[in-house]
Amino acid sequence: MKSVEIKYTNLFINNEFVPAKSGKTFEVINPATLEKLADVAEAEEADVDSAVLAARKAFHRNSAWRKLDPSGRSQLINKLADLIERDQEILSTIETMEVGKPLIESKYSVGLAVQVLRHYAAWCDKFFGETCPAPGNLISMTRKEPVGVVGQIIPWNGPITMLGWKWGPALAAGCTIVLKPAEDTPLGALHIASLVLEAGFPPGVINVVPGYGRTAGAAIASHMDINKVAFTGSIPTGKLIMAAAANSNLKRVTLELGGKSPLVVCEDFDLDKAAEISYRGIFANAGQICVAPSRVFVHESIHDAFLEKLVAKAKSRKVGNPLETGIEQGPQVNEAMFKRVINYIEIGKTEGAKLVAGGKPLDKKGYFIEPTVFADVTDSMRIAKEEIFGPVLCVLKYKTMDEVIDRANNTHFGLASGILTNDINKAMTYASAIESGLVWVNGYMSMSLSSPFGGYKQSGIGRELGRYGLENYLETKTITINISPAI
Ligand code: TXE
Repeated sequence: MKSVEIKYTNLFINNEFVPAKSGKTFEVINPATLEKLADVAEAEEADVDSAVLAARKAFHRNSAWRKLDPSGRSQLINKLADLIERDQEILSTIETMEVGKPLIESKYSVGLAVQVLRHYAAWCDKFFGETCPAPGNLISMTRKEPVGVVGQIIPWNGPITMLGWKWGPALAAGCTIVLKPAEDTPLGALHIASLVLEAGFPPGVINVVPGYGRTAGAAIASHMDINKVAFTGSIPTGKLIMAAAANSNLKRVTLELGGKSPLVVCEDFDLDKAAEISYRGIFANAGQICVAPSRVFVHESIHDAFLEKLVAKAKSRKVGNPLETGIEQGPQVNEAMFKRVINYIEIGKTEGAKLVAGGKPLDKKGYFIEPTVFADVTDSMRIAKEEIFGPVLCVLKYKTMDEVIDRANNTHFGLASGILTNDINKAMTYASAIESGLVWVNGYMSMSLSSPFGGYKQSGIGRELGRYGLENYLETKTITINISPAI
């Protein structure tokens, strides 16, 4: 087991590491050991103002960043991706220490950030305006331009992946950035800030301001000089951000919020595979994944056999310090999330669901919870309706496709869903009828960086990744030219 030295704990503004103006700091805790990892400078409104000022200067039409050719932007983004890859051991260890996820999952998170940066580096010179039909002597065309200074507020469950997903399209478009990492997990972002410097980005293009949501986050959402805010997190906070954007300067808003994603297991599908896919989906990152399949609907004819296999897997899952080899599940990220999950487990018991695996914290220091499975769950129970965001699976029985589609759709969430079947008719009937932004058939959570990612209903607004993700960071300008008649 190894840990890494934490070198960067100050705010990153205008290519310098600086303390908060107030001098305040906050503690970052390792949720597996409850030991303090670092005291990190705590940004508040005044620090956000400084970061926005730096980002605004970097966005000036004559700035080094704005004068860079698209190929120059591409080179810088690729350079940053290379440096993150070079430091992937350090960064994955930091992510494991601050989030509590096993190293293998942190490596995946860092790798995804590298891939998404490279994906967007390739977009810099590949987005176009168009010419528009126009009457008489007019020539009309559009130009795609960067939206401006963008505020990005990210959560703690995959902090380095989230950073890559947010920075890639913003940089490709030519925007400048003020990023607020989650208060539980600022250390990966600060290490990457040092790589921004090393890569040679002009000052002010990327700024990182760790701090609390109600202060630093709120200052970003309501700032008069930020042109767009991109957020990943909870629905209540997403609503606050959207309201703050509306009440300040009508900045553009994209939101990627929570889910209560249904996975339907049909009677024709291989039972071992079905159990494996459900198990991996719900328990990865201790259940702290927005697309986690937290409602698994199983056809009544295979329900008991499926449950037996799933429960055996859940009971044998190795939970412990995620820096240790062989550990499959770490702790919940912090005390509040730990208590929230334990509370939902109690609610499930009180509601009459049948606890068939787990259900308790581990008897050791750290925010560990046993992989938990509830059977006999009904649609009206709170555990079937609300996002638990922990290692808790609800298994529900169904009889017909029509019934299960209605039940799967009976939620205000609409992020992800899945179906496991060998019948193409069932798969396509479900995929067409389900109200969610993502549908997986015969797998779960696999993804292409070119495909849009985001939610229907209250699971979000807008899409990330690929061409759709880039559009969020672009304005469309129409230029119309009045051509004089030929002399
Ligand atoms: O989320 P918040 P929390 C869901 C999940 C989880 C619940 C609560 O159900 O149990 O949300 O988690 C910043 N203005 N997801 O409390 O509050 C905050 O500092 C501006 C789903 O951690 O949404 C952090 O950087 N910003 C999810 C970020 O918002 C504010 C990932 C997320 O925090 C703010 C995480 C404010 N007023 C939680 N208040 C997903 N979609 O993957 C907080 N923040």
